[in-house]
Amino acid sequence: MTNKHKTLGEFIIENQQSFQYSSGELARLINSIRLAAKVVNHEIRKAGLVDITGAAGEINVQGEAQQKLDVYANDIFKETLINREIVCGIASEEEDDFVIVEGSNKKNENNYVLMMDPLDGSSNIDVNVSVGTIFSIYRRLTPTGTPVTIDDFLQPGRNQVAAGYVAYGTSTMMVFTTGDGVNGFTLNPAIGTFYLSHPNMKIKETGKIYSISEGYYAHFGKGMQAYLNYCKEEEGDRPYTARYIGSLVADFHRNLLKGGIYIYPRSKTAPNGKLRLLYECNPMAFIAEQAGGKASDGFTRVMDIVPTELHQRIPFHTGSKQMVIKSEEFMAKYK
Ligand code: P6P
Repeated sequence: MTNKHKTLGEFIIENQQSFQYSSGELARLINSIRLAAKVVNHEIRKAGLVDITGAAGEINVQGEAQQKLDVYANDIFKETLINREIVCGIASEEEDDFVIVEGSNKKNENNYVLMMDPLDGSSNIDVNVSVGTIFSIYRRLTPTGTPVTIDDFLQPGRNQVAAGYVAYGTSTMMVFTTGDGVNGFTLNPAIGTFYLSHPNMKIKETGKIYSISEGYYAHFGKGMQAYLNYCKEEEGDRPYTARYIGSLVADFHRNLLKGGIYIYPRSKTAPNGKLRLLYECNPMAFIAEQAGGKASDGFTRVMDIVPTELHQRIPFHTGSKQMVIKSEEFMAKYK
């Protein structure tokens, strides 16, 4: 069968032997994420028609107004994973603390923990701009059959066994890695099937797109200001093109396909940056590296950072390797 007709289900079956610790558990986990993504996608696609956009009236642990679809997406992914008893713990941007998943017999023999941002960029929902789901999967560190502890979640990103995102854009795509390259699947909404549309995705060594919210320029450090001025100089392949959607998954996905860099730096108002290490930066970093790109906090490889808390934020530079390296040079120069 040629790649382009292969479904995500067939891909998972064909590759489950290469999924680490291939007990079939990871394959079932990826499969469940696929199901939840289709359910959330269906709700997003009709968001403008029913009263499901807008704020849910709650403030999440991030201090951000929870959008109704945030809460809905969080519930769908949680329920889908818990009902199938294929994870022993879940951490989510929308949950103050991690969720211990008890097996039906109160003994949970599963070995995977999942961390997610169920609906990233949700503030864009009301203005009909792309949003996304981001997920990151690890094997637990504590003994099988015992309740998970915070140690199972505070693992460095290099321990990830799988990571991916769902981009709810002009089409719905699921892009993920299990450590053996990056593959993209596009949903055919007519039949609810994801097809392998982007096999073995690779990001260009360098690019001409930079994605950053330049409105905060005055709040950035000297190094970041100098890098932005570099991007806009008329020299060689510059000035670069500025593209910033305000939705990490959408900006990251475009740069993965065309080459480019996404930066959410530290600033006066966000001293540790805005993006969360566990369920935004680490999964995107795993994908970036597997596609030949790079991801750092401006100084240190993201996947080498040992987390100290569940919702920890870090500055985030990711995309084409040479562009990330150049940004790091400016950060080092003005450190
Ligand atoms: P700002 C969305 O809230 C998000 O986490 C990312 O998806 C996005 O890139 C960033 O924040 C946008 O933040 O401060 O530019 O609105």
